Amino acid sequence: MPRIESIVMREIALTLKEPFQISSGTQSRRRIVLVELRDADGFEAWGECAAGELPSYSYETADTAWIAIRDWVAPRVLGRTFAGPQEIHPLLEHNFRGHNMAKAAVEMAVWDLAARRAGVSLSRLLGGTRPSIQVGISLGIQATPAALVDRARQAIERGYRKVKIKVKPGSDVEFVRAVREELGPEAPLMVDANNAYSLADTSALEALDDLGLMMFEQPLDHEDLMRHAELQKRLKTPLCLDESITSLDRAEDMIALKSGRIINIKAGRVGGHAQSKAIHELCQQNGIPVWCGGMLESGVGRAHNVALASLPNFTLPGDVSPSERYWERDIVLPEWTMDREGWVEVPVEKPGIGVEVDRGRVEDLTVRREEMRA
Ligand code: OSB
Ligand code: MG
Repeated sequence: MPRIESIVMREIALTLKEPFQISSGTQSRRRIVLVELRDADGFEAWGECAAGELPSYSYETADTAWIAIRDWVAPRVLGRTFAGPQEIHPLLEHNFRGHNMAKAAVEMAVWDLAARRAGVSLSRLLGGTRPSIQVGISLGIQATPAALVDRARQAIERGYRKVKIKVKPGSDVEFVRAVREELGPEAPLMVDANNAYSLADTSALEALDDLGLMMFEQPLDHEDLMRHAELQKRLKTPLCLDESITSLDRAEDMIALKSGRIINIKAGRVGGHAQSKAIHELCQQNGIPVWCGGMLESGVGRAHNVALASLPNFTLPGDVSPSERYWERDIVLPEWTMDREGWVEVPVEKPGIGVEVDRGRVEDLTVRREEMRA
């Protein structure tokens, strides 16, 4: 690949169609950092940073990512040539701790760049094999069980192939049980606690375990593996780890310690596509299914998620809902759509991420912009 000549960073503000509540708080808008690369031949490519506004899901935020990309990530990448995108991750790990979401935004853009240069889809470059991916919805915490039942029923009717229900102590058993009773034993339900429980919450954890859930995502602490292993011994429901899996090593630890039986892969959380691929392969070798998580991405981050989710061991529906679930209007053309059976098409015939960034719309939404040059 020729030299990467410039990186333009933009922060855009996007308002969610409706507020999204999880155990750590509610958000009604996203501050999204977008990254645009340009190489010496004039090829352009895009990445999106998964970091949120507050350090609640991860310590990273849109503001820390801005600094990390500008001061530490971009200087390592600009003006250099690479044999391929696989070289970016090790380069960014050398004596540079953490900041996976900041690193991933640039690393993933380099994958898009490589795919565009090769004239192939990002899916194909990553090793994707699926022409379409199956999709679930992540439902935020609702005010009442009845409101949650309504949302879950609508989601199933719309075609979603998995309904993930956010839970926290006090908004859990009664809520999920109501959905199970109304939608029946076959409804593909799961829960995600975003670390809201401890091993002492025995009665809630055991009651949830009896609701026939596909999996229970990240009940315990964001850095924990030991207590998850203890909990997995007590529960029949498979645990799925999200926050705890920040690298290939952590995925290996999870498997060795039996801390969970499923992994939600978010490229931002693990530092990009190369680590996602490595975790995907490790899991495949160990009989661990994976699925693609989401961070309420715009159409750019979603494009990266769709490509990643087309890899063969992404056997469970991902949190990769269509644009209309999140935004009045997305920032890509065409917007991401889902059919009535809950499938999103992978743009396998188009180079790179496979959607056009709507530059006018991005311009209108931009709150700050900075360009770094080689
Ligand atoms: O835990 O998966 C999560 C959103 C923000 C922070 C954490 C999570 C989520 C989601 C959203 O569940 C899934 C989506 O993008 O649709
Ligand atoms: Mg989660």
